[in-house]
Amino acid sequence: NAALTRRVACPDGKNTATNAACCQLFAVRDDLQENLFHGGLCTAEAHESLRLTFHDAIAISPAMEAQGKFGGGGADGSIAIFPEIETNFHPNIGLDEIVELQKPFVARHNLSVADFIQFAGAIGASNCAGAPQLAAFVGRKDATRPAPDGLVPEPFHTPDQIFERLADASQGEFDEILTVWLLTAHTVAAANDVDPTRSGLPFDSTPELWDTQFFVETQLRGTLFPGSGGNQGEVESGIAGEIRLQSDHTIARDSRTACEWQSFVGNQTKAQQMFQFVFHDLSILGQDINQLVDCTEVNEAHFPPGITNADVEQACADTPFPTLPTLPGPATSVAAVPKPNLK
Ligand code: HEB
Ligand code: CA
Repeated sequence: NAALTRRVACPDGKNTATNAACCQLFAVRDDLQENLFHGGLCTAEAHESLRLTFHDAIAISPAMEAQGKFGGGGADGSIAIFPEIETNFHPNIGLDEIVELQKPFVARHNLSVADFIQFAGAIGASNCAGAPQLAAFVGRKDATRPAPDGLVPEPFHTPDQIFERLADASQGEFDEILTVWLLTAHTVAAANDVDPTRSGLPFDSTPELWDTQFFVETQLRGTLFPGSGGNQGEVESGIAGEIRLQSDHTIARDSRTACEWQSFVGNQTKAQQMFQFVFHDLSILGQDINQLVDCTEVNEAHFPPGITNADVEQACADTPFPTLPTLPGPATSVAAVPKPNLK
């Protein structure tokens, strides 16, 4: 139906969109992929951009507002607008780095800071093989004041504290089950600041893949610390080199969430669909969805640099091959897989 699929031509002369407000995102996406995410990789910058979405969005508290106090604005960009305040909050440790790295991108594009943070996280996550297509909205209002301290969960908080905080922030939507769904993000994650003696300690054996290994490996009996022991918020993990947060450990074993946690094991579709659902709602906390434009289509599958639709040998007779964008940057060559090491 032509009326339903009508698209506008974007001023860049290359892209089309269902809403003209989405056109600006193509250039932001390409800039991020080329200049922040190393040509579309699921590296630390991608992980940290995803973590930043949570730390901006979750800082909102209707419970504080009910007591007559300012409770923060949710996904309002406050963490990057007032970085000297919010990145000094204890749970935000380490996020000063990604805020600083994103700064020049925010400066050279025309998005609100709030939109930029959520968009960068969604694009970053898309580089992790197996990730779902995460929501991208434009039109958020930027913060005019910083969020108060104390609203971002810590790895040493109890399940009760975490469940209560997430339920407050989302007006009851993020219950204990949806909290498990949100924690799927820890499949592409590492810790730089939990163990002061080590950085880049992954939460599962595949930090570059959006898979279900996080749910498998957090359920293993803890036997070791990957670095120094005795750090606040850390418990023993089951695999050398891997770190386990106390909060992931306890939520994996809490009677309210243990079965939900286990249900993700080997269920890739669930790890995609449930996170896709909760990220959509997380990314607009504190904003009025009726004022936003859904540009999720900009976060789409892509060709590697140098490849276009003209290179496709299209064979399906029923439908055309999807028109995909090409990642910016020089054409890459794929590295060989090393031969087995025969002893
Ligand atoms: Fe997260 C990381 C905690 C939730 C995403 N975490 C992380 C860490 C910690 C945490 C401690 C580490 C940091 C450092 O560096 O050291 N989380 C947490 C808690 C919670 C959470 C407590 C509640 C339960 N997350 C979350 C969510 C999300 C996330 C919801 C989504 C978005 N994280 C994340 C990521 C990461 C993290 C992505 C990684 C980063 C990197 O790698 O760097
Ligand atoms: Ca993983």
